[in-house]
Amino acid sequence: MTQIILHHYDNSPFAEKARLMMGFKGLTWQSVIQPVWAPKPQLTPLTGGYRRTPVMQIGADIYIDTNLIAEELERRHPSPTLFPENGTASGGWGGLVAYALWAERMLFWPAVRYAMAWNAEKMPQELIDDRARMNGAPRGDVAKMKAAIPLFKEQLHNALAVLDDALGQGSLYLFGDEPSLADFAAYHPIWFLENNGRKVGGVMAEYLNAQAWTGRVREFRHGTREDMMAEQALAIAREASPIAADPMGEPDENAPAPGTRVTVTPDDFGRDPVEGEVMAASRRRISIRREDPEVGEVAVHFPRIGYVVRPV
Ligand SMILES: N[C@@H](CCC(=O)N[C@@H](CS)C(=O)NCC(=O)O)C(=O)O
Repeated sequence: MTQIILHHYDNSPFAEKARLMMGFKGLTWQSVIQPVWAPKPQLTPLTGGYRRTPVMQIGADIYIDTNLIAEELERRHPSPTLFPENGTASGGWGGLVAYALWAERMLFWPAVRYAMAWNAEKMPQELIDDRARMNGAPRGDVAKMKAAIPLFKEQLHNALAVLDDALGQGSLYLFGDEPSLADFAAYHPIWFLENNGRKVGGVMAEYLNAQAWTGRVREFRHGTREDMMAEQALAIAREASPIAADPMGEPDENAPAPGTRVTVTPDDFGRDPVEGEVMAASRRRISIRREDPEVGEVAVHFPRIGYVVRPV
């Protein structure tokens, strides 16, 4: 089974990044809608506990994190490329991943906090509390979120100024006239602002380079999206076997050896550890094997950047 299954929900910015990358590559994919907040009983049997959005499934292989999803899409569907190397100043894979991490930590958080604070009174309390817990707070506080709007706005403008400057250098995209991973990573926080109300999206008014670029990236759309029930995705995992792990990149002599039991945990938020046995590890990714009562043997693949590996 090689069909691409994306576990996601519509208003997720990181999922929008994955959907657009699939649109850019002209792919057909299966859409499984997962809950917006935990618990996610039809996702965690696949991941072993990881609950963030999106997750990509291909048979019994589970790909965590949009930067790894980008690499795996590239490996299976190389053209058009998300990692252009010729004729651009991208610095290759390293340059693009570094830019993506800037966008997804320094631009994403002010954008999301600003939009959520504006809309806090319209959001279900379960969602506010769930997101607060993911960041280590016992529960969400709408009044505190509202009071912090000026701070979030200031941080957001500072980050938008960086993006707008990078986009004002005469190329169509961040690293030249072809799009790359960096564009999809920087676009989805803007998409979230625009998708969550006129007041919130209005913050973009003065960033003309970013506005023009936003229009270009949006046009890649989502490819061909077909709906699938979560039960069917679980059955596909149960019937398939993981592919032999291709570690991609140089082997990592510092990583636990194949066969070692480890946990892999996000280093920023939503720190739910996933336990399994190392199949392969490079400096780019680590693949672990796990047995699950519902889906049998699955391989869960994580990027190395942004995730902590600990022997059990
Ligand atoms: N680094 C991760 C971040 C994913 C992420 O933070 N997703 C947000 C939604 S856009 C999330 O998981 N929120 C909580 C949830 O969906 O349960 C990636 O690139 O996939």
